[in-house]
Amino acid sequence: MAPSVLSRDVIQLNMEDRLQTICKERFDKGLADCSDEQVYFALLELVKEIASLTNKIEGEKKVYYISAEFLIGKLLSNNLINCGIYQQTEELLKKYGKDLSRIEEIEPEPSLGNGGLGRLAACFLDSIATLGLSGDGIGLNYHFGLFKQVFKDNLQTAEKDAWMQKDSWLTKRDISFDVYFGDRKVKSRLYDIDVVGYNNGVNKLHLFDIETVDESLVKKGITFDKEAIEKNLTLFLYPDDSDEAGNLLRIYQQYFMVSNAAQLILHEMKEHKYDLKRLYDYAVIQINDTHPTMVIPELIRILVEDKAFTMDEAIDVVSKTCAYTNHTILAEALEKWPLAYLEKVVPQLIPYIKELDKRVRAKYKDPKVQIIDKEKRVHMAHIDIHYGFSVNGVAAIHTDILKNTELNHFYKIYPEKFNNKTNGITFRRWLLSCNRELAAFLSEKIGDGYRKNADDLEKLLEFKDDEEVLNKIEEIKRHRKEDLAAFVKEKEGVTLNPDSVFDIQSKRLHEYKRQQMNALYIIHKYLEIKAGKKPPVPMTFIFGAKAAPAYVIAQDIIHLLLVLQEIVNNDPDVNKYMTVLMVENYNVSYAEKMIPACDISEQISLASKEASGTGNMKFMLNGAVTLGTADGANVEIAELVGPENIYEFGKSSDVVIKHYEKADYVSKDYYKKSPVIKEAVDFIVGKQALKVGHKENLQRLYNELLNKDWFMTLLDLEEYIKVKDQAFADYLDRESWKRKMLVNIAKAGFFSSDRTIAEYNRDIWKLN
Ligand code: 26Q
Repeated sequence: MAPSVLSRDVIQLNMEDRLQTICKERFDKGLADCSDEQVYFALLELVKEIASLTNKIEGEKKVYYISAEFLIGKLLSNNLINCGIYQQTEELLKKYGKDLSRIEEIEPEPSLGNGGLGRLAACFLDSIATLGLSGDGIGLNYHFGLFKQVFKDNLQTAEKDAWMQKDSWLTKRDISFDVYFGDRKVKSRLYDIDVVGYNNGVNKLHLFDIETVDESLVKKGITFDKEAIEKNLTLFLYPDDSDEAGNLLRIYQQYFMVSNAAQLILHEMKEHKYDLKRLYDYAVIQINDTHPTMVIPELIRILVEDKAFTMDEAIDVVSKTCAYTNHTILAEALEKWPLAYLEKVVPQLIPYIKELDKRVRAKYKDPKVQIIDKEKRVHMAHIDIHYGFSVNGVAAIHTDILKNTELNHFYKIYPEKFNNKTNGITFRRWLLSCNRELAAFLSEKIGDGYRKNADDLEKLLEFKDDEEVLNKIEEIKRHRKEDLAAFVKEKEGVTLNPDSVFDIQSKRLHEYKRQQMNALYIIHKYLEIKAGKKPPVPMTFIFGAKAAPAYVIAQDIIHLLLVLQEIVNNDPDVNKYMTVLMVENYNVSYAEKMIPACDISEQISLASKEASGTGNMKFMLNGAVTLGTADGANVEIAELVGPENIYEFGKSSDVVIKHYEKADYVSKDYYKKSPVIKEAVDFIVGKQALKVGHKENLQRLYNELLNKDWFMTLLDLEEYIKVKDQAFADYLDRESWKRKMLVNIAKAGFFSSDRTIAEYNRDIWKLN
């Protein structure tokens, strides 16, 4: 039977036949004789077929989530789960001697994002479809996603990461638009990925590309010729080097994305014969950070030039359609493009940007709220705030800081626009898929309801004192630690001891996230053990982090971590008590293995700097206990679990913000005052470190910590050591630790992205 005449139900009922047919047609053999790789491609085809037969979510109004990043990760297992056929597939394959988890490994990971913001976009798409809301993602089809991290000589090097294959989740569409850069024209091509909701219909992730990309432009590592946009426009995802602003190609990419987005949205409005004067009744555009901001002047331009709107009408309609999410308060990360760059790339937008700026100036004299500053730089966030109807932060404390400090001058003008939407994560990937044993156990104890209604997890609290349940949770954690140890052994050649405490910090490498503070703790412990002070329990310190290639100090911190790994793991006096591991090429797939295996979740950013964090939620959901500062969503985690189930330390955001205002933090004072701090910092440039490490990197990091330390590592170091020591000691009180694990899991329901998306819809999108 041809697939087109099969319904989804028929295929699901006859999966075995359908899979056999696909194997026969594609590989001319039966399922049993196919290699794992062939089975992967057969499953890919089958799932795409099922998705294509699943009902498309429709609604009069639709959200368009525009984002430069969608860090979707591998899709096979998640799609099987969301289609409700994971178990069936697993059993079917088993019958033919195939192992689904091995087959999952074959899929290449599309790393189309840097970290939090991109992964959030992917979780949101899952939840939008799961809630049955009509909403599509719009972004770019980068040929090489985030670089592949390779360690050489204890240093990070970057290589291109080719993820596209002839057969993939992408479906080529016959939609193509002309995009003009001044009078230069490129033609776009749309590729779609189906986003299947959990037991629900499908939405789309629309990724735009050009057909003239030349992958052979890439030379050594990730360097390439930046000139020929016809050849390189969608070649690479930019690494998050937020302080290295001002690359022309990034502006080309952004405009290419939003020009296509605007054309696609207007095309869909036309298909439905909707009245563009009421665009906001049919479409809402969520602008994911400032990267898609140019969609505002672009839409205004099209409405004025092609649709006969007056300027007033166009501005009014677009302002009622667009909403902006802020993901950072780091001033250096807020995009400010030189007007001269925009004039070169998108001259057609300049009159509109100037008009928007003129209108602001006519109303407000405060230079802080103007769009074009006196240095002729265009503040992208300011366009979003003035000409969008909603501005949201991503955790309670973050939104408060935006309102009271960073964006206070805007908050005073538009208090009604500001709102908070605390981030969330999809439980389908971060529990059901990555920790199947835990998910099954939860179902056994509290029923399946939590899978759709995450707050049901609280039912687990009934078992707070149930020894059997507590032991089972401990046993499952143990299994995940064994799994990770086996994987790491094979991949990195490092032996991990599952009897030790797994302390994990995995996230992008950035000074504000303070991996360097964790490194100083490790040095401190190392020196203690050398001096004869044994820790109460063996410890394993695991890191996963990529550093933007242009971010020098971040590279130096990775170097220090690799140097410590070499010193500690090879020292027979110490390696019985502690192990250090920096995993190579941390990505979504690695996270899915590390997070379920974690005992202590490191969330140690300088208070006020981490907008939310979402890793913190993933660790919590899998039964890790947080060691963290009062920053981002840690604050909400602490409120939910209570002080006995979290380890909090560090100066508050108020104190930190005052230090910045007064410019009175002097790291050297802390170094001089504390022998413990001094000893740890000095180790970085001591004989032992220099023997395995490079003087240039280590000395630079040492100088930075001593003379600058912009993110105040030494401010919190002593308290960090004290509280972390306490956590390790408490780990030995197994009864109370197991209870902490249980409470963390039980209270994680709030962090389901289903809750976040329901709030976006209730307050911002108002889809019907
Ligand atoms: C900017 C200019 C040039 C090149 C790259 C960039 C760039 C790219 C990516 C700047 C920033 C990003 C990504 C930011 C990000 O991931 N922010 C994180 O967003 C998460 C989701 O809201 C939060 O949980 C994290 O706290 C926040 O750091």
